[in-house]
Amino acid sequence: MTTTERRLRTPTHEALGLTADDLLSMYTVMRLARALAERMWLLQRGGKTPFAVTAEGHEGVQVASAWALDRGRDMVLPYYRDLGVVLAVGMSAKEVMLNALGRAADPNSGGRQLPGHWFHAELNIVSGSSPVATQIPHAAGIALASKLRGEETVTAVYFGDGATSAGDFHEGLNFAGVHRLPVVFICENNGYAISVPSSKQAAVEDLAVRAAGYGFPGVTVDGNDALAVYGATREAVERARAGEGPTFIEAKTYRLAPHTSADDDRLYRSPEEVEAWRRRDPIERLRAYLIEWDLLDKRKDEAIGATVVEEVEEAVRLAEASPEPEPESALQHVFYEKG
Ligand SMILES: Cc1ncc(C[n+]2csc(CCOP(=O)(O)OP(=O)(O)O)c2C)c(N)n1
Repeated sequence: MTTTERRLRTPTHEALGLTADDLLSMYTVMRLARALAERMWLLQRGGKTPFAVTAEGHEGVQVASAWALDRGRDMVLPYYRDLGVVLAVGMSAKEVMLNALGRAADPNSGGRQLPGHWFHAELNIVSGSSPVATQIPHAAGIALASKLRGEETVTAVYFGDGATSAGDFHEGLNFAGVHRLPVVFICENNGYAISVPSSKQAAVEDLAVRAAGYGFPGVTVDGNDALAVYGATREAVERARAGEGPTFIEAKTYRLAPHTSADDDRLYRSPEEVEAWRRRDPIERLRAYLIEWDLLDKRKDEAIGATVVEEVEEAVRLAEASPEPEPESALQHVFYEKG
């Protein structure tokens, strides 16, 4: 882009009300999510953690959508893949690693839940159950409570395309539509529910059309375009806060890694398909935008990379040195305890 062309155009982030600092922070969190995910695979393969569920490829939709929330005030119901969401809302790299390594100090569950079952009381991150889609009616219920209390809180709930086949999805959206609840439904459509492709889940091309059946807007966005996701989510959050009811956002994206450490994705998708999506990496896309608008150069980018690696390594060091839960505490919070 020439200097004259640049002068004539308004950068997309400015049109969306985002500053250069906002955008660089978003980019840094996306890179942190990627670096933590890559470290989680090494820890799992090295036998230090039992299981890894990561988010490579989803960072654009996760970080940019969470950025549109009033973080700390709004309620967030992530699903297991939402490493980028919880980091954007304020969870630290250390807390993420305490979770991955199942340590007693893990704020998510003190090492009781599977890794990736996010919870953080101060950050309003609500714990989910392992059965897919159960967080969707929970979100509708939480949004009903804030509406009844007259609070201006918005509830954001995240799930994959596979979750849209579950009854809980339809029940949650219907309830939210009937009661015009302040909730934003965010579907990270990566084309697969483990090995089951979208074409075997739904006979419609865009899942967003389903929102019409519940009486509220549904939008499909390019989930690898962080700015597009931010714009769509901000609009949905404003609608919800203004009492205009729910929105369903379908963000089309792709998972670049296997479903979890227990999956072999070569059995159901080709290396060519993965490679084609790798070329649409949301982090590369945002980096190209930042460079285009002179907000980032090679030196600054390398400095961000070095800071992120240091943060991840420090998180691993601290979490590994942190004590494991006492075996006697395994049943704590499972049964009612007097006093
Ligand atoms: C009710 C239920 N059925 C099956 C499973 C096993 N399971 C765990 S994750 C998953 C796939 C979900 O896919 P999707 O919602 O598209 O999210 P993605 O993992 O692709 O991000 C399945 C079938 C489960 N946890 N709960």
